Amino acid sequence: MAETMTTNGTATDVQTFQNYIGGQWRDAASGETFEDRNPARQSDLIGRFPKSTAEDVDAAVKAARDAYDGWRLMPAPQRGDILRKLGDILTERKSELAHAMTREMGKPFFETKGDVQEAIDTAYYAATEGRRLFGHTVPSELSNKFNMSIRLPIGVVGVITAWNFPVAVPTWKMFPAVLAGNTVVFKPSEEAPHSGMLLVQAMIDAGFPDGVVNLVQGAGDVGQAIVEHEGTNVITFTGSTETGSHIGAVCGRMHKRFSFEMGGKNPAIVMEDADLDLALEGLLWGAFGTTGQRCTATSRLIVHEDVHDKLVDMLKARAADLQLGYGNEDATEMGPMINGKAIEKVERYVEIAKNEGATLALGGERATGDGLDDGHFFQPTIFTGVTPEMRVAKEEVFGPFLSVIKIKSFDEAIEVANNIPYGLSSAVYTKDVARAFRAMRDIEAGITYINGPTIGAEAHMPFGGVKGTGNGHREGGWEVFDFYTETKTVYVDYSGTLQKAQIDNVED
Ligand code: UN1
Repeated sequence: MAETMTTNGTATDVQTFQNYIGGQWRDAASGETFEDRNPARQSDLIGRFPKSTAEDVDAAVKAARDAYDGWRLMPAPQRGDILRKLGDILTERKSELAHAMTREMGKPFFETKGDVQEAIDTAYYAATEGRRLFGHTVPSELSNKFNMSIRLPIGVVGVITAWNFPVAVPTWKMFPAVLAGNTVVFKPSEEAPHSGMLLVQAMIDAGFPDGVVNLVQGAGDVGQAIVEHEGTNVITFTGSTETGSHIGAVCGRMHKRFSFEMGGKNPAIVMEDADLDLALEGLLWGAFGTTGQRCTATSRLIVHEDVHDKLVDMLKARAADLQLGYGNEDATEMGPMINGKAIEKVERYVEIAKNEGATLALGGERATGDGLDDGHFFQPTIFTGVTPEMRVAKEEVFGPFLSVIKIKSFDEAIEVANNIPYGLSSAVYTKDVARAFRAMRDIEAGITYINGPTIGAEAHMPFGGVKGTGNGHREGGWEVFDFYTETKTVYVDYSGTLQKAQIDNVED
């Protein structure tokens, strides 16, 4: 497929892209397409992508099903070899992929390179797991009998992802799924179809057999068709809590395994003994990196009263100086928001915060001016005087929006941190070891960083949240392989006699 993308945001000609089903590039059955535009430069049309329907999903699920037997029977170390090659290909294409991703979803090039690196790490990590996938061997309670558990793949996995980590997050899902012997139907976000397509192209080039990976582009109705299709056995989803709850209801009814990563309202606690310069760097990166559009963004600063004013002044000065612009330009530190609706949502929360009595300390408006008027830019925004019961202390804004809450003690900080319906990430800045360990134990979140920002996931560590953020599963790390495998318990009786567990070996 010829690539027409240029890194400076001008398309040489507009290309129409396709779905990838059963080893073939195909248009949507409807023949319709949707447009994909650069959020920093709306006049830059990246391409047209297939507007798929349930018919395309059906073809993709059938292709995945047909490929399943061949794939599950390939020895796992050989599946791992393909993933290792995929890691090599992604390494070679790191810059190309990162530039395309920046053009499509806005975060600066230094961030999108990190996104691709996360995919590379995930590929190499999954490759090694092909030589583990351990089960257990334990003693039997009977003579001449052998007990073990083995891992088996589950079937067809439906992968539905968001646009903010359009390469890394799909790889967290697809790479362990295929390594374990499952086949995949992947629907990227309709805001990041090009990144999804380039990722699938890399997978094809690595040598996955036809039908193991299938790509179906489109919006929420396509995701719904994947969830509702009787041929998908597992659903993995990253997106809003509202959509996740809906998917969970369907999966529960249809007896599917499902894993969610959803919203967050992540706190960074800064105590009076913290290194404020360190906290400042972490807060800027946590709150305004990816323009605040991360599930793990720092959206609440919970700060001790003794250092509140000083830290807020430091934050305001640095945040006001952040260079906004197109992320493929070197000077850019913060990119655009993904679309006009996302901007409107932040604007709504600015009004809500004002009406609730919070004080606007910085920003609060669209960013306009040189190089910004053709994009969806919003100023870094900070509200002080936020109290724990305000909506801006509890609801996810998903933008460059930081709510500052003043506290008097560590106990109060923990109480405020936990006073939300979510529980993904959290951070604590302190030099007190006892406080650090209490935070690890008492903050209700899947991830706690000590003296680091709320973001910084590593591919070989479990990632996920508690409460409204998830449903008990983890991505990444060793735990994700539990999600993508079924446990089979095997008993081998070589006694040559009938032995009855719990009966023959227990005397009354
Ligand atoms: C997400 O926002 O969906 O370390 C994931 C982190 C990021 C992952 C964020 N790399 O928090």
